Amino acid sequence: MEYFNFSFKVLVLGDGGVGKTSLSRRFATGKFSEDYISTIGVNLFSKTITVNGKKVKLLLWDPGGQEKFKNLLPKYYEGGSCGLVVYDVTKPLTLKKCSWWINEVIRHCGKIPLILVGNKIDLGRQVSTEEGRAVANSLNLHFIETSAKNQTNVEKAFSLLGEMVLKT
Ligand code: G3D
Ligand code: MG
Repeated sequence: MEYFNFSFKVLVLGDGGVGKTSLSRRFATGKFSEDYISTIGVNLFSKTITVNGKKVKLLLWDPGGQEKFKNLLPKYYEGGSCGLVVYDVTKPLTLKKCSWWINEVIRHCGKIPLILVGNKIDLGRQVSTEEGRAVANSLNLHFIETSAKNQTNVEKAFSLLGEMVLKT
């Protein structure tokens, strides 16, 4: 049987194509594939990490394509402990949409720990780090930039989330 001290439901949100499935899969398995098939329903990924000596199981809820139709089922949000709101640094519009996603989380879950994640930093960016950070500051969120492809900061994003949620 798997041993852990805490288990948390992690919401992985953001517009379609920003890299939610890639980040989740990268974190959970360390693999990256260029050709994911978008699925209906929710993809679940899980990984247990150690935070301050505690075993913390993160159960990632990746909307698996549903986000393209915007209104996710209330079940998706139910019991959400924390979340990542992801945008694509090559697509400024996906950053603008983050405030909408954050409002959705607050509406369903109240104030839970969230990190704003700028993904695809291995590509030519259209959103600077400063712009991303400014949005995060204005929404009172932590901020990190990642590449699911190169594995940059992927572990770091989830361990930061683990630390944040353990504090609550
Ligand atoms: P989503 O789950 O948010 O909809 P996906 O996004 O994880 O399905 O990713 C959408 C596309 O972006 C995929 O390419 C995926 O390979 C690519 N991608 C995700 N993260 C990164 C990254 O960090 N860097 C680069 N270069 N690409 C990334 P396809 O071609 O399959 O649509
Ligand atoms: Mg997906």
